[in-house]
Amino acid sequence: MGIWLQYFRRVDVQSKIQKSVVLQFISVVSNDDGIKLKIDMFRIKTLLICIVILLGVSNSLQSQNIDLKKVEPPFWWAGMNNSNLKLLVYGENISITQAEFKYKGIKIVNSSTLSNPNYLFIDLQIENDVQPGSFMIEFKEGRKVKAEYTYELKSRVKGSSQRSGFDQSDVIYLLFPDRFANGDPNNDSMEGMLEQADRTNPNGRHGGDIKGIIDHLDYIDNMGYTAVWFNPLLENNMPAFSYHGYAITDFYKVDARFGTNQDYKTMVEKMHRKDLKVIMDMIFNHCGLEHWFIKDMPSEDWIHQFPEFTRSNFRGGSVFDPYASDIDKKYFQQGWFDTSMPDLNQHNEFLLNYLIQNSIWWIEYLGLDGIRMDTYPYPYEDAMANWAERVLEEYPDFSMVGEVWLSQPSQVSAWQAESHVGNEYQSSLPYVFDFPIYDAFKPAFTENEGWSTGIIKMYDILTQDYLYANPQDVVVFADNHDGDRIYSKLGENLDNFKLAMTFLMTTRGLPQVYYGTEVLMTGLEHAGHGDIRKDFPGGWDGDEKNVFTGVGMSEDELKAQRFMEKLLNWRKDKPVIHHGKLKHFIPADGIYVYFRYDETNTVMVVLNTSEKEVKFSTQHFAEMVDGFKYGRNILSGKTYELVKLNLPAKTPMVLELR
Ligand SMILES: [Ca+2]
Ligand SMILES: [Ca+2]
Repeated sequence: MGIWLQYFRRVDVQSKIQKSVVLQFISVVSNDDGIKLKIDMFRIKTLLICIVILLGVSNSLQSQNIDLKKVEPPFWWAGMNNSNLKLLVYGENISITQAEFKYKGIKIVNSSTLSNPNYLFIDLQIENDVQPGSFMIEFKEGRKVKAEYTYELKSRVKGSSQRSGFDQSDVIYLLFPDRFANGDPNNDSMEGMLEQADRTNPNGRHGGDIKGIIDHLDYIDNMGYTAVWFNPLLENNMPAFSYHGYAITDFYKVDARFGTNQDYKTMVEKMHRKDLKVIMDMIFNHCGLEHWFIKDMPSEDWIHQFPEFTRSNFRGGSVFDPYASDIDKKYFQQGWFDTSMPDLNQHNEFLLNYLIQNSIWWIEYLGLDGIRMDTYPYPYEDAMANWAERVLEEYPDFSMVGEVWLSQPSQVSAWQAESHVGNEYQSSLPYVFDFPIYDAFKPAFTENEGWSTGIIKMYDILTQDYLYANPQDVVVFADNHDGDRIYSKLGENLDNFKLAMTFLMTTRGLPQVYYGTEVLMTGLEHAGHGDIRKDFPGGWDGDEKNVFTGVGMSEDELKAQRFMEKLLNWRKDKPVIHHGKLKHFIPADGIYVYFRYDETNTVMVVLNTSEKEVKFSTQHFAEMVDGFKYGRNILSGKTYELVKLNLPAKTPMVLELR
């Protein structure tokens, strides 16, 4: 605003000066006294020169006629490890200009243009000891200033680069922002947005927002979750299906229907005060068709294009398949996820750098604790490794987890940092989601035990952990926003649910729970994504059932909620579960027994998945129980002598040994 006011004032002053010069000139040439005219030739010449100069000056002031639509990142920080910063500048014909500014410790080392003249990329080099502050960047054509932008280098929060991320001591709550709680009904529908709220449409926007989450942070905290992964909160200004957040239309802006960038930052601050960590969902593979840079692409190769719409084959195994055909790998990586989501080309170095800087910008701006990266194998593998390295260069202890949705441990482990399976690829990605375990939940806790059915399937997955460089660095989960809800998968059986959740909270790795799982929310993927992303009961005024207060909940839902609350809060301060070793025993008679142990503590987990009560001797487990006399079941509070144990059908037991 200030810049524009200044501009108009200057133009006004200049036009007054011009007018007076022109009037003097007219008075001279209209004089018909020849001698006077001859004498005044010098004066005329001088006046003409003055006019030219003044018109020039005036033009330079009046011709700030490029409307700068974007300068991104919109600001940055002093004292980052990487001294390079590449600005994307967007405005009509901005590529004809050259950027100039003066600020101690920063210089322009390069400018680049692509085929679209509306983009200019400026490479800045920033010295380590540069002081925070602001400076005016002038975009000039010759001597004419066509546009200006005040760029700011902010101060970093103390200790920013040393931040630690999430780890095995955490339990992640995956929360769908549009479907959790509506804290502000006024933002449900917003002017300028292509889709308006409609709670009757399972695939429409329902009005959940950041305020709703802030209002219920106590619930999340009291349940015992220690970290929250939010499905994307950035702008999805799409005509339909905009609620899910995976079709981003502005990488630097929170969707107005969720709130503002500042609201997101406020939420993070409030969460940190409760020791809740924040994990942001990011997507490098695609964006929304309505993204501003898709509507006016910097270059043809900004996205992958085919003569006609080409969908990905979704076969992620093709990336490291030694026998893969070129076309299969190409279609996997370059095919589009959907007609509404163009596939980004991370081999365009300008785009990749833009996305990487965007990650770092959000970490620094919000104070993030972690990133969940969507569709991890779908972008080019070298580009993703580059991303992970750059983030770790700024934040060496930061945590990132990649969605490697593949079914075999050998496939998933190849994408984890320090992987030693079969190929040369190094991803630098610290955590991966454990999809093989996810797949095993249903058979493990619903099938009767047989040679290759039932709980043995879970055991078998774990026997392959040698494939991981760091088997503990996996996020384990029973459900998420893309598949059937666990309670539905388990036949809506509370006993199966308790067994499954006990396993999830006590096996190796870092557990993640999908919102509403703790109160037995149901949903099947084939019934539409809306079915597995239903509104959290109690999040909307007038909801008959309210999970936050317990009103209207069934007995089973209340039992499940109390069960989870107990298990989660117990897990919170159990280093033996976070970082202890794992030893398990081949399941027999439907009973799966394993131990988590370290130098000071041992926990014995017994899962009776069978339909009958079982009495069993602890002798078989002597190598782990020798030296211990009692075990206290943290689920029931009862203490047992470690001789013969009696376990009812379909029941878990978590014994702290002493
Ligand atoms: Ca709302
Ligand atoms: Ca892709």
